[in-house]
Amino acid sequence: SNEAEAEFLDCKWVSNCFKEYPPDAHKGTFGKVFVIAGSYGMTGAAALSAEAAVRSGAGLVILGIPESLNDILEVKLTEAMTIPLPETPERCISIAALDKALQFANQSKVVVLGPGLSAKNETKQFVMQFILNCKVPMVIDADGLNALAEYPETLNKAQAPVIITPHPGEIARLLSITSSEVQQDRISSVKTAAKRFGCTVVLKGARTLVATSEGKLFINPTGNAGMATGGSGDVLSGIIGAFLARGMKPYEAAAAGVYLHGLAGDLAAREKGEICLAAGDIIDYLYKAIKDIK
Ligand code: NPW
Ligand code: AMP
Ligand code: MG
Repeated sequence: SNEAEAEFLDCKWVSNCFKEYPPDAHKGTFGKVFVIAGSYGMTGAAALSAEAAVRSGAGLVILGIPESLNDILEVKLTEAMTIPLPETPERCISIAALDKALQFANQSKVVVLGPGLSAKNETKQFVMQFILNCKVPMVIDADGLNALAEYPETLNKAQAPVIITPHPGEIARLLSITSSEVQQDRISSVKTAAKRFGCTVVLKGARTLVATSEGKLFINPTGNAGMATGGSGDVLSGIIGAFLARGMKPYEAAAAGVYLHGLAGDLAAREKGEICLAAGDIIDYLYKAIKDIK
């Protein structure tokens, strides 16, 4: 495939995704984001995703977390609320969490599913059942995607729009190919996934691509190699979730999300250098990125 059919994102395009809101807007106007994330050893992924949603203009962020990790997240997070969910003996979300998670999801505008969930079998069962029964739009990342590797067609059965945010390793598992095959033809990989799974697909990595099932294709020019650091992707899932909750269309939330995530990473790297860049810095520079394009 070549790049001719694709549109390069720029700050004007991204700026147009942000609606003007009236001065009497309230937190309901900006939407509730329910993040389902984390497991023992990966509370950071949950915190980064929830915090990124807070910093990207969500009206309210609620984090669903394995119950024994709840107190830890209560300390790590301030603006976001937390909900303890039933867990396995290994402290991963268990299938017994399904009803409670769906109840909170269906009272939210958007769900972010996946950062740091682990690859435990029971958590995979939870993910599959959750996707089939959730009634609101979802951003699915990381272990939310890994749980689908055996039955990726589950995505076609979702009841509301879905955005998936795989890195090359994750999309490779969904397409049953290798990550080097993905990298050899990223455009064809992202388009195939969007068509096959009927959702918006963000293929991450240098020059992130966004494809829709209707054939739209965007190339992101922002970002740098300093962002190849643990937790960067977890931040992106929260940003896209918040933009979706603010009322952007799925392809706008995905494209504006990757552009601003990359721009925040570039601003952070300009200050701190690519070597020292950490995922949390991307969150800290989001405000500058958003001010820049407005
Ligand atoms: P290879 O070796 O090339 O075939 P995994 P993860 C490939 C959580 N985190 N280009 C590559 O495969 C996440 O949220 C928690 C090419 C690589 O070996 C997840 O839940 C953190 N290939 C969980 O950890 C901070 C690429 O994929 C494999 C590629 C596991 O997520 C860290 C790795 O993928 C982390 O975010 C590229 N650009 N990128 C926390 N603080 O709590 C990846 N690959 O096995 O899905 O592992 O991405 O680390
Ligand atoms: P993840 O692998 O899920 O942590 O996601 C990594 C994030 O960092 C994605 O948003 C990638 O697009 C971004 N990223 C990683 N490496 C690069 C790179 N070399 N250039 C630009 N962005 C990158
Ligand atoms: Mg990731």
